[in-house]
Amino acid sequence: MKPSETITVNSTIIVPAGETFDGKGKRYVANPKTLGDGSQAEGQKPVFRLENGATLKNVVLGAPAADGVHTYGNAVVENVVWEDIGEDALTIKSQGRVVIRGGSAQHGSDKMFQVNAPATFEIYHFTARNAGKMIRQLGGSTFKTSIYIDGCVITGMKEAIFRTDSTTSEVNMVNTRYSNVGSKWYNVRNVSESNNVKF
Ligand code: ADA
Ligand code: CA
Ligand code: CA
Repeated sequence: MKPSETITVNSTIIVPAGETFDGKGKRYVANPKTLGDGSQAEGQKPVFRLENGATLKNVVLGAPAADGVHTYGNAVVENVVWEDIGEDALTIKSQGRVVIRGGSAQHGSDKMFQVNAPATFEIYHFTARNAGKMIRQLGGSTFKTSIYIDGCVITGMKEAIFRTDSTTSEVNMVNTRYSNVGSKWYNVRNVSESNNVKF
């Protein structure tokens, strides 16, 4: 998908509760002066903020992508492509069920998806490549998060697909092809897998 247009975002686009933002395939980039330069510096602002029950679809996030997408409560992220991950791609900021369908993300210095609150995080038919880890639960946190990965392609993770410090968090990965993903599971106590192919 080659975006037809690039839009510079000066202040975070808020998708209100229950509403859908359809980017129609356009590319969105952060204004580095107001949102962040997409480096590993903490405290950058997101390009999109999804309130409870919001949907974000058909968006290309270009460089710089600052702190990507933040979700508050339940959210759906459909056909969203991160061309060059910023500090991270998406952060679960408060409890909920977050579903990713389709899309891809690449070129992360460290984390792709950051889980900062207890969540059910479901990722379907997503392509994840070239990052430190695909999913990281906030370092030192002990809440339970449940990850479900279905029909994805995951390549080039330096450290792992999922890393957590919580003994109760769990991952179930199915129907997924993966290669070069480091230790695959980093300190994850509860893992189930079926019908995956390592290549
Ligand atoms: C790091 C940092 C946290 C938080 C997180 C994030 O884990 O230690 O405080 O900023 O990144 O959400 O990006
Ligand atoms: Ca971070
Ligand atoms: Ca971040």
